[in-house]
Amino acid sequence: MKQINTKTNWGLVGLLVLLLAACTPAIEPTPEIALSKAWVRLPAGGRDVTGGYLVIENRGGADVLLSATSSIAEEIELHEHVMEDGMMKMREISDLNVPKKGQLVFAPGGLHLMMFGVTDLSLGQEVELVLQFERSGKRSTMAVVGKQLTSGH
Ligand SMILES: [Cu+2]
Repeated sequence: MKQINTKTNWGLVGLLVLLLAACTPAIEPTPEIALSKAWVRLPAGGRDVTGGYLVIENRGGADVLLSATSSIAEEIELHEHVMEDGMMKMREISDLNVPKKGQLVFAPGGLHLMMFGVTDLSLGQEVELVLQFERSGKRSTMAVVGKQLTSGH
């Protein structure tokens, strides 16, 4: 390649750097996810569907909860309860925003992990829940199998 001008134009370089910086979206701080108070409701006699609950605390930047898995369930969906035509219904959420410096509380009657194909759970048993976050990757916590505290999931 033939060099036309060996002298670097620093003014132009500076301008390009500024333009690049302006185009870069504001960098969100790293999320700091902590999982706690996890429990799984002991399924009602003979049923293989139940709810899982926990608290997701985030002391850092925003993140997104994508999915959840556990060795004791064939499938887990993220669910919320919504009022529809005067009736409380469950709805699946594809992904759930975890606000920066905020927390999400999964509890009966609200957000819950809907667990399908659950078998052989006993009271007091500890089971692992694995949550997949967009930025934080996989995070796991131990959940205790407990009795239904209120109606609903
Ligand atoms: Cu549900």
